[in-house]
Amino acid sequence: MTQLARFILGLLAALALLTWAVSGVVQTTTHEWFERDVSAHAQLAMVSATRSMADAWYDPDGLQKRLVAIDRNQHVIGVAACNADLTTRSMTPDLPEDFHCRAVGVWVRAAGTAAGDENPKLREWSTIATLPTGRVYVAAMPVVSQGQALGFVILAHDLSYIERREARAQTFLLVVFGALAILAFGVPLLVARRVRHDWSMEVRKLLRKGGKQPREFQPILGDVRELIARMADEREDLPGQWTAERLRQILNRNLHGEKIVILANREPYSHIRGEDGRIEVQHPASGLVTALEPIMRACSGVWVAHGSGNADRETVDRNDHVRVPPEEESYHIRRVWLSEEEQQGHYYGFSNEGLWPLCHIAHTRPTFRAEDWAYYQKVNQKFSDAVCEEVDSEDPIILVEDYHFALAPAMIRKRLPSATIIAFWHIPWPNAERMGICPWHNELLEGLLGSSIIGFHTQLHCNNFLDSVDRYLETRRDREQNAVIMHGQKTLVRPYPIALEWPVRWAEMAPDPAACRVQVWKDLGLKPDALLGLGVDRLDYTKGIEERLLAVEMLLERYPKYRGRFTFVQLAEPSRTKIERYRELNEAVERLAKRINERFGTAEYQPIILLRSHHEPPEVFRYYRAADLCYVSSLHDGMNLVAKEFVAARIDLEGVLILSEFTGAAQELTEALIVNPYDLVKSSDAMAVALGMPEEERRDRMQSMRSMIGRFNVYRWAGKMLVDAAYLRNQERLSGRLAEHLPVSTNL
Ligand code: ADQ
Repeated sequence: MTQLARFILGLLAALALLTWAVSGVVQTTTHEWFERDVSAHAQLAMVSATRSMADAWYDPDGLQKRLVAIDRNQHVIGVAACNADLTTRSMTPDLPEDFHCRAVGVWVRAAGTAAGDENPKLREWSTIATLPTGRVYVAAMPVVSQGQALGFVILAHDLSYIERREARAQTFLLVVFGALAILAFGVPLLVARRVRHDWSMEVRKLLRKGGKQPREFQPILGDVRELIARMADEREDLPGQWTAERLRQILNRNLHGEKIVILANREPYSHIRGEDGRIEVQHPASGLVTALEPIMRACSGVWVAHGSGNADRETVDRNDHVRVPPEEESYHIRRVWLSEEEQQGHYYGFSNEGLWPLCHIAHTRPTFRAEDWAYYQKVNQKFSDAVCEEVDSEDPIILVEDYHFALAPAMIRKRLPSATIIAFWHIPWPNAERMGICPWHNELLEGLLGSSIIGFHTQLHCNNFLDSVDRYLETRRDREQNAVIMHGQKTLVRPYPIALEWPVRWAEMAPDPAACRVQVWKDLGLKPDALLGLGVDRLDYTKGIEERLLAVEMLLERYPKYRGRFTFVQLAEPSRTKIERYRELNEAVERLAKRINERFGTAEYQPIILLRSHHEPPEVFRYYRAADLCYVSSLHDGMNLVAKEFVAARIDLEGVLILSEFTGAAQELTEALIVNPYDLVKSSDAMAVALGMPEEERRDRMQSMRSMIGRFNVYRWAGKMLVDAAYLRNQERLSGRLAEHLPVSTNL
């Protein structure tokens, strides 16, 4: 029972008790009033009756008429005139037998005796008697003529009407009291509920949307977030800080695994022969690599990937292995070689002209070609075979990463039925209707359902996936566990928002923010009082780079004070340049930057600086540390790790993050200024807010986001998946053992 329900029940009980007590007091009081009223009334009636009866005492007809006249009163039950010897002189027919002359006379005489008369006389007497018909007031009074008692008169009054009146009065009282109580307690309660509702809606809105948060809500939001984090921790089997060491322990203890095998298209390190002929190691610009590389360093094992560097073949051993990271050598990469056609069909064609635009709402039409699909299947098989060659047990732990390998889980499962396969989809999953656009949606779903677990960044993407399965495949759903069962094989579908290692090694290695600022100011030729905005992306149409530059233009247009002072530097790594749409984007961004620079630039000032080349992480982190604001304006993004990296870099608690509401990160980094990147006016306002934000507010926001990404780091992300996998594995082992002992298959 909720606290509110308990409070209302308590209140109602107190009200009922109060009403009961008050109605008791009121009933007793009104009862006394009524009875006193009736007896006074009866006394009066008696006095006048005895007087008139004395005159007619010896006239039987006259006496009877007077009795009948008295009896006409609606509350009088009966009247009798009695002789002194207690015989009846005259009587109305309805007078109850208990009150006839002889019965009452005894009491009338007794009253005289009790009064201490020497010669007991007839005396006034009255009582209230209870008959089966109700209560009755009976009074008797002597009839005296010229000082001599002729006899006495009996008058019986009905009192049951008093009880009826009392009952009505009580009902009325209860209704009035109830209405007053509802008004007295209900109205303040409703007002309080309304106020609480409005307040919590406001807090929720702020938690969800971010935006410019009123100062008075800041401490509350911090507390709420702290509470959410604590609750999330309490739900875990192993609350507390996650580290590389702890992840290793989970792997060894829960899964008895020494190493893991990762399958991803992109390799974490590629070897590039530069123009000077020397081979260099490069870190590719990829969110997947950023997140997973620390996991691999923590757990060791094999990373199976496409060997894409122009010197990759020269650096592998005869098993196509190369040990990495360069000086650490804690795991190795298994490079898989692809022909031009295979790359074209699998990577550029089906993956990036088909699935990528299908899964992102960014208004680029997906293209599905049958020949690309054939390569997609072939390459998935090729990589799956490579994975199976790398495992060293029958039940290895295999992580299959992203949309390039939707078919691999089922292919691997075929060869390794006991493997624990965890597939993670790094981009959004579209709704079921949209998924139907892909001519091979069934095959993709069936391929993924070869996994033990399928992870997405958000619950929405999980829901979309489950809806697609429901719509297109014959499977069973375990709603309790959020799982799909196909051909007796269970697959958990869960949200695991991806994160960064903590601490981030590039942030640890970077110079302090002041030194970074000096270096970046020098590199970009900025004036000392310049203000710097930053964007860091692969050149991809989902990242909203055009919208971002247009918002900068809008800022300079609407806030002239920033002209000549505010510069936006965009690190844009060319990506997928063999695809026409990406080449178009590259040109469009260049044209746009040129136009804005022509409009607002001068000989010494360029509002937009476009750096289109690969930047190694130390350089990217230098920019993060130098910038006054970082704007992540994705039109649709599974998570977006640039936003988290910017926060991780700001050990000085400086800098403001502006974040698109269409990123998965916006659900976690709620202290960022959250914007709709299509709304250029509001986005430019957000930049102005960021540039003018008081230091205290900047620090508060940054501090809160840093504590979030420190706690919800990538070790926790992987650890949670491994714990879930271990649970599933135990469950399967148990049901396997049960099946051995039971004649009928339990078919989990
Ligand atoms: P990506 O689309 O690659 O990832 P993101 O998560 O933002 O996007 O990660 C990009 C990574 O590349 C970052 O580590 C960043 O530092 C680096 N990077 C970007 N531009 C760069 C540049 N110009 N030079 C050098 N480095 C650059 C996909 C999904 C995301 C999801 C990740 C992880 O699209 O939504 O967050 O996978 O799951």
